[in-house]
Amino acid sequence: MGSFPSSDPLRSITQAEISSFLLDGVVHLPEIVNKDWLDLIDSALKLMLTEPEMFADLTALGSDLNKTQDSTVLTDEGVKGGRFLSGVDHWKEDEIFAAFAKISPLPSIVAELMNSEKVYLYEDSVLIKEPGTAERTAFHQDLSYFHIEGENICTVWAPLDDVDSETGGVVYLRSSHKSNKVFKPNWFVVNESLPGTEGMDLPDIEISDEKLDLIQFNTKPGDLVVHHALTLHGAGGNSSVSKQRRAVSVRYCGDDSTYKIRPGTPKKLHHENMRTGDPVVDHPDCPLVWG
Ligand SMILES: O=C(O)CCC(=O)C(=O)O
Repeated sequence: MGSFPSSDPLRSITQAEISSFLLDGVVHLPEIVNKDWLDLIDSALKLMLTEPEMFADLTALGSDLNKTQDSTVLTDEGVKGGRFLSGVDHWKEDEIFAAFAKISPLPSIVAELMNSEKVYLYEDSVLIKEPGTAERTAFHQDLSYFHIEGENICTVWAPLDDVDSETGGVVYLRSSHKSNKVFKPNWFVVNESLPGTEGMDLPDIEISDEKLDLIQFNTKPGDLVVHHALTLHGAGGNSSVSKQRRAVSVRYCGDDSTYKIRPGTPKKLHHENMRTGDPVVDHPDCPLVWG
């Protein structure tokens, strides 16, 4: 690997932040990663976007699944038609994404929050909502998309832009990881379960539901939001005229993780060789990144 910014976080994690992660199932860690890391990811992503086939257009998927709904949003200035683009496993192809997932401050932060001696990289995802994107991120639970189970599984959401409720900040249902319910995965832009999947039907949660204890953070590049894999979360569209909302999610598992092959959930190649109950150990497709 080339030369990269420091693997050390910019500051320590406080006891209150660890408690929030454990109790709420999510924590916002402001100003914890050197912005040089995000600048590197920003440039790698801009290059990747010159090859749009690397990304799924979830706006097109949303229109297909929900033919009755206009999948564009009209902002005050009349801008509409932004796309929700998503890609996965960029760390396998791109040196900068690999470094961010493996040797940036992320693995040590995750180890501390989860109190896990070992941390394995499960995958990364890119989530872009262009200005004027109508597509919401339907409420879901990450675990149901992963072929693993265990206590120590989480997602680190790293924004590349300033993000707030206007541009589609992620909204979390506080303490929903404590219910121990496993829900079916959905199509991500509509609350319709993936066919053939197991689990409970997801409740249809609206981000504006004031009766629920929903939390959303205003974030900047250099901040991280870490959530437990059982925490329910979703996001609105991006109704701004000119502000991008780009983020990278890096997903990790720790000490007690075992494979659990979930019927109907899309598999990665190496999952074909795994059986439910096999412990997660260092593997080229799920490498040990801490411990
Ligand atoms: O960025 C979003 O809209 C959703 C992020 C998310 O669901 C995740 O990273 O698990």
